[in-house]
Amino acid sequence: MRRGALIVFEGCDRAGKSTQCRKLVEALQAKGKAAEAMRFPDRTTVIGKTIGSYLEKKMEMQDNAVHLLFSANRWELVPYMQKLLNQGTTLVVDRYAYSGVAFTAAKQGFDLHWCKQPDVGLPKPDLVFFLDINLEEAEQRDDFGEERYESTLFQKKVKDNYDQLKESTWEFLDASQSIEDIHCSALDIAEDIVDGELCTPMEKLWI
Ligand code: ADP
Ligand code: FDM
Ligand code: MG
Repeated sequence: MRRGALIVFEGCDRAGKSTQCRKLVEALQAKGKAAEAMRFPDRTTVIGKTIGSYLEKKMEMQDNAVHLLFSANRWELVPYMQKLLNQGTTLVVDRYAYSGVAFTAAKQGFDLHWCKQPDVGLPKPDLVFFLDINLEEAEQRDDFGEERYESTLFQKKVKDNYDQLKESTWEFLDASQSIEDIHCSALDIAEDIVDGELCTPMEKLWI
């Protein structure tokens, strides 16, 4: 049985990740391909609920510790992801380990190398869409919410960190285009990957 592809959307706040994930899953399904959406953090698990409280500023947590929780939230879902991928289902994931590194490394006293370590060995995405938006344009979109990290200065550091995480699997999409135009480009690229040669066993991230 052909495995599914692991496709990730990354980008700064309000770049359009959640919108494009939803549209890509719908379009793949409409073409008869098995596809499911996931997102990180997954706030439904015990670990995810703690992360949710932290993001909603209902509790404080030491920065290294919360970084490890975000990573643990990915690891706890690996068996589920592997099962679906092995069954031939393509996963379209809203944020992954790249968010983990880009956000924590934007905090004082953290470097990219340390931040990557807990996620080393996760299933490596077959394709990462980076929705590239300039921060001024993102600010024109809906207002920042009340969650942690939703400030312009922090987002600027996040964007600089993303720049240092680029890999050959990354496809840059100009997030200032219309929702439909971005979706058409993403669908084209995603279909090539889903229908193309997928390495088995899957590669591991950052190894
Ligand atoms: P993210 O998940 O990256 O934070 P969302 O998909 O939630 O971004 O989009 C943030 C806001 O911007 C939403 O109000 C959404 O409707 C709008 N939006 C998304 N993509 C575009 C686009 N290409 N052009 C204009 N507005 C967009
Ligand atoms: N975030 C997300 C992290 O700090 N680390 C991570 O590993 C991940 C996956 O959580 F501010 C941050 C990024 C963002 C918040 O917001 C999640 P959304 O709206 O649920 O994507
Ligand atoms: Mg979102």
